[in-house]
Amino acid sequence: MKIVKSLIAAALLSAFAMPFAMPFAAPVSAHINLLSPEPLMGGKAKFFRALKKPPFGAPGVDVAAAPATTAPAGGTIDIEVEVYVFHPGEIVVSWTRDFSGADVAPVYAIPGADAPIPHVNVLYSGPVPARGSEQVFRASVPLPDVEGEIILVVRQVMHDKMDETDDGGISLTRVYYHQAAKLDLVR
Ligand SMILES: [Cu+2]
Repeated sequence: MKIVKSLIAAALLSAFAMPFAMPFAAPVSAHINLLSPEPLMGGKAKFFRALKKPPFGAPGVDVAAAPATTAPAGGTIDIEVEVYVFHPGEIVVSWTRDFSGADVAPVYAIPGADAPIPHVNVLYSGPVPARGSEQVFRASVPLPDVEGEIILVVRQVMHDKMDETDDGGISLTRVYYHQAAKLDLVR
């Protein structure tokens, strides 16, 4: 009887605790978080809004003054990205020497849903981890064979966030989340 009572008490307690615990359980708007190499800005920064800011997801960061991770020119770097919120799509990794990222700016319109989404300077692209999996994206990314500082751009591309426009085209304004890391490529 005592056990039954404590089971009921436990059930009641968890039933009451649930609604209060739930809102704090998981960040609702985080999508990706570059764990390695060290990003210009964390994926959870600015109340999870930094990610939305193209091209690097690092609003306010002085890119020229930011520290760089040393990596081998023409070699590879292992990247690790937490994916908090699942959307079908892929992680696309590209690079630039332009600290403003003008040449890797995202494309915001395509002619139709089947048209490819263009990316420049792509080093690697792969599907996001499946829903309910470990949700950590890992890839060995080939690096350009150049010396000096570059920005590695890591972008989540969400295929379920494409919007049809009046002219029958597709708007990509809600498709991307951005992060980036500064690398110093050496031989
Ligand atoms: Cu989402």
